[in-house]
Amino acid sequence: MKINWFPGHMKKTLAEMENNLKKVDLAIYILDSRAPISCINPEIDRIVSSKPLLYVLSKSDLSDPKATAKFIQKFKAEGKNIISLNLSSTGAKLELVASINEILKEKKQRLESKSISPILKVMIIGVPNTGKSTLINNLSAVKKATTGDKAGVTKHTQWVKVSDSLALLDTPGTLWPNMKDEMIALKLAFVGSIKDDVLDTTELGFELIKFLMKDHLEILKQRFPSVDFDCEPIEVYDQIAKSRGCIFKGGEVDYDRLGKAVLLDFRSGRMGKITLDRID
Ligand SMILES: Nc1nc2c(ncn2[C@@H]2O[C@H](COP(=O)(O)OP(=O)(O)OP(=O)(O)O)[C@@H](O)[C@H]2O)c(=O)[nH]1
Ligand SMILES: [Mg+2]
Repeated sequence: MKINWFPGHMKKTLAEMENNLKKVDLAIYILDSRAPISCINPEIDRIVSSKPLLYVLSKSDLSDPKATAKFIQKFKAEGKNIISLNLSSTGAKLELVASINEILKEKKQRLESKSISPILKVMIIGVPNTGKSTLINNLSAVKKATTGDKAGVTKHTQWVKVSDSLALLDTPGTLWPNMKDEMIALKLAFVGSIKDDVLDTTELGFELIKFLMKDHLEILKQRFPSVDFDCEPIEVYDQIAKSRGCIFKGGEVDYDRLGKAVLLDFRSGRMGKITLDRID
């Protein structure tokens, strides 16, 4: 399945990121904890390599906690700042503020010693749908950024002042041109970081089931106890259609509905806490 999505607004956003870099003290790089390695955008890496970075593994409520702990350990061993959060939870705010203050402690102290009240400027970056705007709303007293359960919700870069001492730059999610690694592109599509409109969701749902049969068979068995997994993936897919009620009146499988149903099952966490990227 060939996947590529690099519309003009992403190219523009990457250029704006580069332009704003000098103005910001820190970049918060959000990676979906269900696929943190696949969410690493080589274009973003190139742009932000000189800046202090805080990695946030988002959607920790949807991923395998053991895998998340291993990713955190790996990043920390590489000297990186990293936390994992459910960005939709109220508790995330305290942890975020503490991490930002810790990383920018020296800068704050330096300015305060000159009696300047610092306004820390932080740029929020990452591939689409990872929770950038949700993070901003979590830190604001009122909802200031538009969020949504699909890729490509934020269309423009915008500054949001969340307090007297903190301003955040919301950026549209960005990918990169010519995604050569098909598995990375598929995982990004599974977690909803690639707009469904540019995908064949019927085929994507089938790819997801094939992938889970290889790497997470036990979870699939628990979610679909009536399905016999000891057969070809396409037969498994058809059995799942029966179990999910995606069948036309005449008995044919409604593949359109089936693709959407299995993707929703996975993305909503109904299948269980699954991490797609492996860490050994
Ligand atoms: N379960 C869960 N959902 C989250 C979390 N963070 C964000 N979401 C949901 O994920 C979806 C995408 O969130 P957004 O904040 O719009 O993502 P974004 O990175 O700004 O997306 P773009 O603007 O499209 O790049 C929304 O439905 C959020 O409610 C999280 O930690 N856990
Ligand atoms: Mg957004």
